[in-house]
Amino acid sequence: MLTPLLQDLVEVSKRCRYIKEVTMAFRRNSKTLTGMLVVIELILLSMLPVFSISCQPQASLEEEPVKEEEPIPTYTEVKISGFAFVPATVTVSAGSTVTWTNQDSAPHTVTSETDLFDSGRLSINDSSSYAFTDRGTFSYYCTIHPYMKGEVIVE
Ligand SMILES: [Cu+2]
Repeated sequence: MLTPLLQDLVEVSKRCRYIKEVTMAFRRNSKTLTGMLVVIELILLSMLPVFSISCQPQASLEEEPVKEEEPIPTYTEVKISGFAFVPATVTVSAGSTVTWTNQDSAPHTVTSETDLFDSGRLSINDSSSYAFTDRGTFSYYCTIHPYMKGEVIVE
């Protein structure tokens, strides 16, 4: 059995063929019936909505879902824990703020290798933030424990 959609399409194409035949007959038999051709064109135009409605379910099935890229966060937190920066490397977009919070049992600093920023001494539960405007890789360390290192990649 034909689905309702197919039946619609068959019906439309039957009507199309019939109107085309009538049009050809008019063209063959008389040049004075152009007014009738206009009427037939109007009938054809009036059928377009029927046809487009029939096609809509198919059209929506063909649409592919657009996958969005995961945006780079504009705000990132780094914790200082176990004598380490966690995570040691973060990637942010230009203009992002990074906040470091000392969750350790000892004081630490967040000090740029290139003197761009310096938190000073962060006691337990203290925080320090810096907004990265330029792109690049920015390394930092703790002046109290220089083996503690981290980096911020700004894209
Ligand atoms: Cu430290």
